[in-house]
Amino acid sequence: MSTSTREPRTDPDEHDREAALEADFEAVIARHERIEPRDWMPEGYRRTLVRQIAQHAHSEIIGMQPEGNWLTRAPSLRRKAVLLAKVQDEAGHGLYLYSACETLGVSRAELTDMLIEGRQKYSSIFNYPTLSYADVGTIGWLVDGAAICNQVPLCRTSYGPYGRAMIRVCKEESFHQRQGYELLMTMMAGTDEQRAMVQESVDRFWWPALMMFGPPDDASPNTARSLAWGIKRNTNDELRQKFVDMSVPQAERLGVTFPDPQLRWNEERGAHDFGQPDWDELTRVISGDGPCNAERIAHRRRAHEDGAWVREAASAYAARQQEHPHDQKEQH
Ligand code: BYC
Repeated sequence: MSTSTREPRTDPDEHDREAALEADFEAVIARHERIEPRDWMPEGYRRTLVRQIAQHAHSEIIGMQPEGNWLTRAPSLRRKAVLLAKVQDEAGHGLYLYSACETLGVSRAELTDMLIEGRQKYSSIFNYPTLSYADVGTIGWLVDGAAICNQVPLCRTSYGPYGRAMIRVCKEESFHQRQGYELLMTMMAGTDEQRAMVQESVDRFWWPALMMFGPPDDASPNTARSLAWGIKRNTNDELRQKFVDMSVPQAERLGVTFPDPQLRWNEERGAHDFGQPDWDELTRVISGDGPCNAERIAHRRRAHEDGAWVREAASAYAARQQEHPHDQKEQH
């Protein structure tokens, strides 16, 4: 836990000390340097990081489900191996992020409880179903593409453990995006039926992918504070725009269209104009009422309960090692 408390203070020296700590913290942020776990930090900064990093970690773990759905039905051994590797990477991302969050004084067990009890969120995108094999490609291309847009700037976030986790995550996400795009390219070079399957999948995922960046800036309660603290480096709308500009030429190359009649290049702005997603839908999905929310959480809860014996065995083993540290040697 942070050293900060909001108790009323009587000791003026302590007040001065805290003001000095806060000034040091602000100076580090202003110099775009990193805050590290043992540094003093305001309680609001710590809470915001726990919220964002935990939500990010949960997204990686829940994000294994929609694609995991196709593991047993991949059309070839090669496709299966690639998908398996990708899904395993997501588990790894979740673990780096839970570890980063633990440096802020919350345990992974507590975070997992908060997820399965609905007290913390995960990305809206994973509450949509994967209805065809093309969805595996579309998730790689658009969902991982959106994740890269969002996460590359987070490599420069002000909290050290989060930024360092992001560097590795981004490298792996680039591979994920490539595998998705390559899969779709292959399908687009196939039959009319396969091409139609890709277009149908892109039509379903385009708007939910735009929602991944969060509400518009004027409806985003956290952005201003998070920017001032250097936790976020860009606003939600800035990143959404970057994603649209990046995706349009990729769609043209692939031979698909996006389901947005307002999408067009704006010469003056040097960027694409585009329509707005259905923000009421985002609110519904975030508050638990998306197509797959109940299923995703039920599955996560079941996996957690099924894993209880592993956690118990590991704790019993660790306790025995502490009591009899030579046990392991005797076995050799
Ligand atoms: N979904 O004030 P705002 C992946 C919430 S994993 C759900 O703008 P903020 C991948 C927001 O939390 C991708 N909730 O918030 C994995 C806040 O609620 P609370 C995950 C959302 O934090 C496997 C409220 O709405 N990436 O790529 O400043 C396979 C107001 O929003 C969403 C990350 O988590 C949403 N879409 O900005 C494939 C990136 N949008 O907590 C791929 C890290 C908003 O106040 N996170 N909310 O009750 C971020 O960059 C920021 O947290 C966000 C939101 C841009 C998402």
